[in-house]
Amino acid sequence: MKATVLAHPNIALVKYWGKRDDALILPHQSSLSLTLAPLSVTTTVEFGAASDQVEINGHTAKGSERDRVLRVLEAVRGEAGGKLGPAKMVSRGDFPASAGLASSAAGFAALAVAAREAAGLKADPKVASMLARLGSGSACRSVQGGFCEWRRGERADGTDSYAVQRFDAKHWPELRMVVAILNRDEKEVKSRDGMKHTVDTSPYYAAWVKDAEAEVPRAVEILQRKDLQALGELAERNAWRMHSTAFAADPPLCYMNPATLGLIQHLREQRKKGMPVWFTLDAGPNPVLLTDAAHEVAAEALARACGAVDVIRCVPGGDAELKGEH
Ligand code: 2P0
Repeated sequence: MKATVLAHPNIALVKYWGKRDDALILPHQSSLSLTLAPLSVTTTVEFGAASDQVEINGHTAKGSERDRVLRVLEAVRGEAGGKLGPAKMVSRGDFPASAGLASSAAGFAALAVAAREAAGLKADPKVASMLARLGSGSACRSVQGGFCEWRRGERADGTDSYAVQRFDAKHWPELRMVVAILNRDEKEVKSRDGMKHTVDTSPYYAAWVKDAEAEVPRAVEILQRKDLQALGELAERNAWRMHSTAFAADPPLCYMNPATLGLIQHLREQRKKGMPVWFTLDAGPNPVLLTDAAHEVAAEALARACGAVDVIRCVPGGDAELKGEH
């Protein structure tokens, strides 16, 4: 009745930006990400509590944060045939909120796997991925490690919208992601609101959907042959295009700041000098640099020279992992 699971966050190489169904969290386009170690969230779920309790990083969750967790627990109770009562969930992340990486992806992936395990359900990454998606879209890509593709699916009920692992963490062990924290402030517009605003008002949105969908198979083919330059170029253009569709929203949405652009400019100069380093950028000002093991120290130095207040070096991470069952 109790299980503890550890899961890693992920960074998208082809981004998810916009929902066709806000309630079921169904995206307009497919996306592709890399699971990031050593960052992790560990979550324990225990059924049999007096009432539902949700604790995240030492605080009792309230409002929409609590509602999103209860939604996942409710779905697991349904899957288990309604015989389970209230649950206690305790979740803790080992990375700072200032990392600029959403801990929600790792948190909901860990929750989905732990809740199903605690309920005595047979492990099933596809079902767990759909469950994690109900908490946060990008979480469906953190149930498994390595490189995961979230297929948008076609059905209105979401039963074909989940992530599949294309390559595991051992496929490309030399790949490195260096998170450059330029600004620790919380962003003004959350991803959920920013993507909705973009879908509703950006005249570029349809082009974004078409382009991103077409980039996913190209990214898979590049990953197959482990071509860092091709992957870096694809990740950069996809990030630029996601941000361009947001720039074109009304009123416009800009997640970059001057330091972000300064670092991007510096990367270009370093590339001209032969350094293999590219960037991707989520809905915030902190770029994630893409490089290889031989250049991760240089990439960190570059980020610091451009004003990074903190830097986190990451490697491809593994599957959400059962840490304990009681
Ligand atoms: C991604 N992002 O693919 C994109 C790129 C941010 C920029 O997924 O509303 O927290 O919970 O589904 O998953 C962040 O959005 O949003 C995100 P919801 P989520 O990683």
